[in-house]
Amino acid sequence: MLEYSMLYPRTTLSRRSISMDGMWKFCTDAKSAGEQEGWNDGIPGNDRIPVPASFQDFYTEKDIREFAGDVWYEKDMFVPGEWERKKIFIRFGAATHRAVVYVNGRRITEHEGGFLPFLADVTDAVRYNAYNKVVVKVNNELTVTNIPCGETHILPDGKKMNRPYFDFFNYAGLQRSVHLVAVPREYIFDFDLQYALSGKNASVHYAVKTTGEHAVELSLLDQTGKEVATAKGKNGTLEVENARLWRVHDAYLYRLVVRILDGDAIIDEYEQNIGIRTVEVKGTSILLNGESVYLKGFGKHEDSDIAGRGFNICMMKRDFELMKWIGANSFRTAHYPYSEEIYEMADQEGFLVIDEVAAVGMFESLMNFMEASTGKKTAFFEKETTPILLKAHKRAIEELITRDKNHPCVIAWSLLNEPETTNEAAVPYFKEVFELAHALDVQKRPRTFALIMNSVPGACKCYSFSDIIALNRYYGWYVKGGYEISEAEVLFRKEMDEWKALNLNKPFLFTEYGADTLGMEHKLPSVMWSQEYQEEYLNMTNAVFDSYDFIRGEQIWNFADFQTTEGILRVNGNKKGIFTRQRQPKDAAYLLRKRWKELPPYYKA
Ligand code: GCB
Repeated sequence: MLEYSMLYPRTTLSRRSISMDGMWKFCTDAKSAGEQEGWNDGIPGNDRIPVPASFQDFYTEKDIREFAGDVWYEKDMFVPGEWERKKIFIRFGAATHRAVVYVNGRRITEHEGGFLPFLADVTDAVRYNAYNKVVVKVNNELTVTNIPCGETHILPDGKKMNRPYFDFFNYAGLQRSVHLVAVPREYIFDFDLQYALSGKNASVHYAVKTTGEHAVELSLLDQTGKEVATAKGKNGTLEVENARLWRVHDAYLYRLVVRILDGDAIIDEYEQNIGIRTVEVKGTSILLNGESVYLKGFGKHEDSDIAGRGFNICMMKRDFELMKWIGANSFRTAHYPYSEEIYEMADQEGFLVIDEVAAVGMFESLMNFMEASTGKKTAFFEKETTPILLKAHKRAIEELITRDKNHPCVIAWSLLNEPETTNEAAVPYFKEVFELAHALDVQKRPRTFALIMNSVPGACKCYSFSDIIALNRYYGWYVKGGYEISEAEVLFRKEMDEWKALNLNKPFLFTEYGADTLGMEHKLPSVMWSQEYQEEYLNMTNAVFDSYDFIRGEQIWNFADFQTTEGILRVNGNKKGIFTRQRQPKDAAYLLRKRWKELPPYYKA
């Protein structure tokens, strides 16, 4: 079990949460000399940057945008005197990719893994009714012993450079909200929920963990605030009569209130919206509340101008509006767990989320999708350092599932993106991560991973671990693009026939397919990169999807254009977006909208 609580910070009767977002002091530390120079007591200079945000895209110097190493943040925080008998935490929504936290010069904690929250317990380090200095050292170097994988390279001029094994810019910093939190000494630490439907009624089985022995009580409120069920004890069941289910685009949310009681007095209270729904894979179907659902949507990124990968509340709103407009019902959080606010919005809007851990780049190449289509084989999971990587990966899965398990929107866990699977060494590695996810999730949601181009029947040793077979395929782009598209279709169908012949009796989902397209480029007849070609490409792939019954969803790559490392294959970023980076539609958006709006509700059921 994690040593700190993952519950989202909220102010309730017994809890306080103060946002620490805003401008923080900032500096880079090219020599990694910060500690020696005493920066834990206060960082030099007078520069300030916004939090949450990636630090890279504010500046005009390339050395900052491309910076690899330590960067430092600082902020003064006032701790109210009335909090004196409470537990005090600073909660970081994420620090990419690793961080050390100091308060009043004292080292408090460290955390590795750039896309999940952690708490710094500052109870014994703070001064009350006074300002306290918070300093955070954040490091963005890529390694093969943590996720996402990559290398850090030293250039002849001595500068460090990140070399991601993945295709998105290595944005970093304090990219998510920071909160100062106070909770009672005895507090609600975590809870699990599991649903069973029978006729019109639902049972919500629960297990609550607290840090003490006092009694626990639960209350469930409907949207009018009326109490519809109560229960007592750390484990039990809330019985809900005439339950309103959480459905796609009709997402009824109840309010769960958990309390620790001392007689009539409330020691701690925590509230969270929950949705009553079941998820299951049966044969080739993905079932939501027992009904088959065909996934339509996107692989996304958290990515926008200036803020980079920083949580951007305006982009979030726009993205959901665009997804509704185009007729999508789902997305995958490629290639890392997203900001928690995005899952809350998906809960409210009724979107289905495949929640991905940051296990990307497990294929030794800077452009893994290119290598994979050449059929080249590497043995990524046979390194001396693999056990260290596995440990970090498992830790991230535990943090992910603990953070996100109670979001109704989360219907599946994606445990890796495009790993190398053609070598036997991958098998024991996969076994551990898949078993762990199963053990941690009381709802036993389906697990999956996205298969790279060369992970085909006959070569891939790992697909049988997946409950949903998720394919990333680029026939007509990396393989036989342009005028050769008819040959791409033949090869695509040949591969799908091979999968069909295996008779796996599992749902297949396309987690990636797409064609780079410049938002301004038109050409009749088409050429690759033109808007016309993106449409031709989609007509071909859609015809293939419609030909196989066991294909139960299509999530195109990508929702929007996004920033990558510079290079000859990327025109200031990856342009496979159906929308531009500024979230305006390319022509293909209208084609997809027509298709997705016209597909029948229980398509292929
Ligand atoms: C992939 C990767 C994704 C890339 C995409 C592409 O297979 O999973 O991260 O961005 O291909 O566009 O090449």
